[in-house]
Amino acid sequence: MLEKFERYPLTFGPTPIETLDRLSEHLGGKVHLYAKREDCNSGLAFGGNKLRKLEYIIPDAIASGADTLVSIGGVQSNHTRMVAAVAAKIGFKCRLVQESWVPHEDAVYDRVGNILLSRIMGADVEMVDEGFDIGIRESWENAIEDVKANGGKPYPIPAGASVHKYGGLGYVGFAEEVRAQEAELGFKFDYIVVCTVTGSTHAGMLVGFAKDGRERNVIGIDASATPEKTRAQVFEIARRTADLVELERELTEDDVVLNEDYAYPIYGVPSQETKAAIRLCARLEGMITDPVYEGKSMQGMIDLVGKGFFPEGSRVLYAHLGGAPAINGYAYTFRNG
Ligand code: 5PA
Repeated sequence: MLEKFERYPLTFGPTPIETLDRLSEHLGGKVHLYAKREDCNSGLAFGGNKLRKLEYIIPDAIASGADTLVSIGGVQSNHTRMVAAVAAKIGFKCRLVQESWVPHEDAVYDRVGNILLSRIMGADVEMVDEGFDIGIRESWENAIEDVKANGGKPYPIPAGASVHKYGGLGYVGFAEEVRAQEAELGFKFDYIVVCTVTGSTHAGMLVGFAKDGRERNVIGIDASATPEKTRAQVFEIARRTADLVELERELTEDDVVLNEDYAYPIYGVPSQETKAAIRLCARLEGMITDPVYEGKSMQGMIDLVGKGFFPEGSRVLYAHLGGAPAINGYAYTFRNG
């Protein structure tokens, strides 16, 4: 589906799929859980889902003649860390806006994890005291203008690389990769579980899996706690991406399956149940999920198995999208394990 698009390789290649045997067994053994390890996809600053997206964006950045990538996220944004890593790798400067998206207080929250890595990689990091919003922000527009005013040539990358014209392509590639892996494994996954916030990961998967009629098997677990905006953004990106790849079908709003039940209490703050899911997965599988994103989708998957949402015998693929560095900002939360 992506042949006509230029791709700048930033990842190792196809990500491994592994079984989560002990977790499946613990949850009753009737549903078979697997993880696709997008968190292990690259040697660039711990990797993660943004690299698949950026692989289809970077050729455009280079062609534009820009010299500075400009992006935005929360203080512990994984996305901005990935933009900083890619800028270093391709020899660009990097300007990052880090907004106060999360009402979380930990003494070292703004000095460890993702933001620490971005600073080490040489990004120009600007802290802005604005709350969470997945839309286009004035602070980001100001940063773009500021780069220009200082003689630079900015290349704007929106939050999560999502509403960028090519933001959805990377995860169309994920679906194609899963199809190829299914052919080798000799079976197909019945469901794909994905954490959804700015929307292009989910949207890309939706378009990619729509090719073989599985768009509604992609179960988005909202972690934004602003699900209406996230749902609308997923749909918009999916439609635009479907046009780009010339998907021969019309997508409808009902194709966006977004479960709103696990984002509480708010974006970036883990509930007791999210923390329990993080510990369970770590203790049974040695697999680390973070309190902002993957811990919430892990909680969702565990809870949905318990509720019997997945029919007996289902094979469920958990997309592990990365994000572990942020856990350093939650040291106090996990001070007793
Ligand atoms: C993020 C996003 P989407 O934004 O594409 O919906 O992906 C959600 C998601 N898992 C899931 C991890 C580990 C993520 O980092 N992170 C954002 C960030 O700024 O890091 C874009 C919000």
